[in-house]
Amino acid sequence: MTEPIVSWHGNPSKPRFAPPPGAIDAHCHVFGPAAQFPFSAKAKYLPADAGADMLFALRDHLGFSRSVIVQASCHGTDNSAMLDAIARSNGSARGVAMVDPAVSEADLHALHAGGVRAIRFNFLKRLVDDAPKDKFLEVSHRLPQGWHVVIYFEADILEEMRAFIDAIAVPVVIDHMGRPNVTQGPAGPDMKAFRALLESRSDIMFKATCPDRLDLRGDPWNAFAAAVAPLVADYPDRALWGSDWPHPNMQREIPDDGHLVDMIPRIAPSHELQRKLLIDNPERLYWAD
Ligand code: 0GY
Repeated sequence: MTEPIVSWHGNPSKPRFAPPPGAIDAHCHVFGPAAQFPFSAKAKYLPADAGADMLFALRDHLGFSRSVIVQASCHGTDNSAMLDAIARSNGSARGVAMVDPAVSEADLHALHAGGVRAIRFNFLKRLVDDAPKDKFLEVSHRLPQGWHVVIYFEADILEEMRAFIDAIAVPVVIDHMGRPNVTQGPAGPDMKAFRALLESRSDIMFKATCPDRLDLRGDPWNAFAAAVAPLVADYPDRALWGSDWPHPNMQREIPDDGHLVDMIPRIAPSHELQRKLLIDNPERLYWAD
């Protein structure tokens, strides 16, 4: 029997950067607690419990006010841990669900009532068994009013994702910028290809997230800052920030969440950019109503 993975830092530092009041962590997750919310039989990793109480305590510690809880693959299409966390958040959390593409209208509207504002399509083969584009497109055409689609893919399949993304009729948010190799630099092939994707539609947004996953040179993630700051500067109304806590599956180098927050002024140096990244942009997507 494999031991559950503890993928988060046990004692994260207090960030030096203070987020503005109302700041939104637009990419974080909850794991379980498994006794109440069991993991999916198809889960590709077995995390230790990291439930809503832990998430909200960390949020306070980091100086954030609101959270967008993204359904993690270890819970499959059972969104109940996320919905329970939102229900206990006093309106300070919203969600991104993963659904069976055959989901009914009634179930989509129940998710909306529970605080969900988007569905997530995960294309990482190490995380999900299949990602049926035709079925994903079909469900994307019958989402409740005001929802968008969140897509997770890696840079090596960006070109084959383009026709699929083109066919989506609602705004699109790309997790972790489609995982470019940031060590290629701001004008490297991966960032160039991602910029071309952003140019193809004005309603594609991106999460300027996960230096720990994208910059294998490690903390202080200088290559990430060098590659991502110009992207945020050039697309200031299209960038979101998230902690990615509890860092699903991270076993190599568990990031210090305080250090992750301290990346914010390095990718968004002005107060105006910080306000867009942490408040205006995520608010438009998740708290429009
Ligand atoms: C992330 C990244 C990962 C995992 C998941 O749903 C998930 O399990 O998203 C990953 O392993 O790269 O966005 O949290």
